[in-house]
Amino acid sequence: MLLNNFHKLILFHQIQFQLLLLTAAPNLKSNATFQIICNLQKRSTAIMDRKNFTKSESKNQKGRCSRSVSSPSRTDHGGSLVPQRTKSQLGIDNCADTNWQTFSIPNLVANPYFDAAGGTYFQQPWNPNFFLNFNRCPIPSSSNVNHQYRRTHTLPPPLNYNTDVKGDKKLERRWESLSSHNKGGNKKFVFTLMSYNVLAQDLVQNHEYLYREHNKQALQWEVRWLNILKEIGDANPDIICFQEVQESHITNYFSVLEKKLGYKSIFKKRTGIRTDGCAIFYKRKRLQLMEYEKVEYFQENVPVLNRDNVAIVARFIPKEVHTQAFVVATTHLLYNPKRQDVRLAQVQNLIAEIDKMAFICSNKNGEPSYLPVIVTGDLNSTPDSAVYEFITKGILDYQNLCKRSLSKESGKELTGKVLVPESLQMTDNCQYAEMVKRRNEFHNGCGNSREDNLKISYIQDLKFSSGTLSHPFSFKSAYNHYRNNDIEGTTYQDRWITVDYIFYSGRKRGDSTAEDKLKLISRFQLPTKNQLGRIRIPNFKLGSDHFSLIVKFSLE
Ligand code: KL2
Repeated sequence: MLLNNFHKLILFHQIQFQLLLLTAAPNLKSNATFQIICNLQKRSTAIMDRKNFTKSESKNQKGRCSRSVSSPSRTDHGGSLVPQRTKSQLGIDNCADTNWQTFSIPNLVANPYFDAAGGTYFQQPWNPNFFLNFNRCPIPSSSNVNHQYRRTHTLPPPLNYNTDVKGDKKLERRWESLSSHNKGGNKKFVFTLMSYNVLAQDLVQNHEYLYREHNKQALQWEVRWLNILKEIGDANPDIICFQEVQESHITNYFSVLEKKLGYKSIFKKRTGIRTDGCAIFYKRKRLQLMEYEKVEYFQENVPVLNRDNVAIVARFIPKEVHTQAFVVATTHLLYNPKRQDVRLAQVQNLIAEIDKMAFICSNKNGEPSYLPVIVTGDLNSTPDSAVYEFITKGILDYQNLCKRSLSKESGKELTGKVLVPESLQMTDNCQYAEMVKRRNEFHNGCGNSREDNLKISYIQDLKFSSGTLSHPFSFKSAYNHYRNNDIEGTTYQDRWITVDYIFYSGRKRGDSTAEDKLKLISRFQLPTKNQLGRIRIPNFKLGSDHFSLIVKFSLE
């Protein structure tokens, strides 16, 4: 049932998204006339709006195509905004095949994938609201007019990479429902969250050898962006956590999400010479941003933290339901496979920031309570890594693990007690010393009154360089990483591996009384290694070298 509702929801949003595409095109009111004129002899084309077209028509240019198709108004089709026009209405019933593939339209990009679906779709790369479909037979045979146009309202087929392309059937991603949420509860805030490393184009260019097996066209940013956008439109998430958003792509690409799809955003570029960073987009209708922190892990004189990676930590409150606030964090940790120690120190820093953002109060023993927390991102660490163990278990004894790799190999130099220097004042419990001290001092306890709180006399100790790292949260992964005796893959690095995660906080370990505030309702399944086989991404259906993670939560 739930799944059905999901499909309905997705379908609904898909339609909504498509309506958007139809109605929101700039320079193109929904009932405007719009023409594409393609001169096959001259191999030149022009795109014209009504004004321009009238001009050229009035000049009565011989040999120019002069049919216009005016978009029907909203009511033309029983309220449907997806008008269907017959071929004869479009004046293209007697058409002969032509070689339209060879022409180029300025500022439009042919998406070759769509060609397989029966027509060539052209799209303004920066503008998701603009799709054009040329079927390759628009010349009336009786006419010596050597060019034709057609604006169709038929949108490209959904970019489901599970259809159309042979062998991809098994790659189908399904929504897997996990816990039923009682719908009666209007106290609950149900929302969709996506985490997506979208592969910055600068990195494609800097690491060309990584993509030598890939189709060159599919690696073009314009093609990738359209597929990414389609994926976002289909999932219609309330929160999107991006990694590898290229700063130079914000104005012409990512801003479309704000202008047309109702998002607001926070962007944090990586430090140094890097050109990409993390971003959190959220639906402004559903969520109020209360506070955020742009986190730079970089510390010049600390070898374990002198890298350019960043994070965003943000606190939101739902607008339509009165639940408590919650915290969303996203990060992209260092890639260097040999430096697991750097990633662990980055996680320590990230959790210290989350502690700051999510803290509510402390109980009599000095144990802190927190708002619900979701941590997402590309950790460049696999589920068998020390970093993963630390996040999910809440504790890691690193001192006897090998330096740098944080693995258990014999005969290698060990890490020892110091991960980050005490001078950074980040405790071994992933808290800023300053925060702990302040909480001790001001008695912001969970008691009901100030008097109650003043009676509390806890002092949380500050530990540094003890050889063991712990953190005060209880994080679970939204994905299992294993399915059907097979490993899920989020990206390909010599093999399919998982490096992208969504973690969410639950009740404290050992606390059986408290209810989880955040419930995982469903997830969009990741493909497994066997399903993926020799498939490589990005391709004409998937815009990135990572899969997106998409889950649904209910917040009480
Ligand atoms: O794992 V990634 O890809 O999210 O898909 O994160 C990093 C790598 C990203 C940012 O640093 O760039 C990729 N070999 C392969 N990939 C690399 C390399 C490398 N040497 N350096 C960076 N990246």
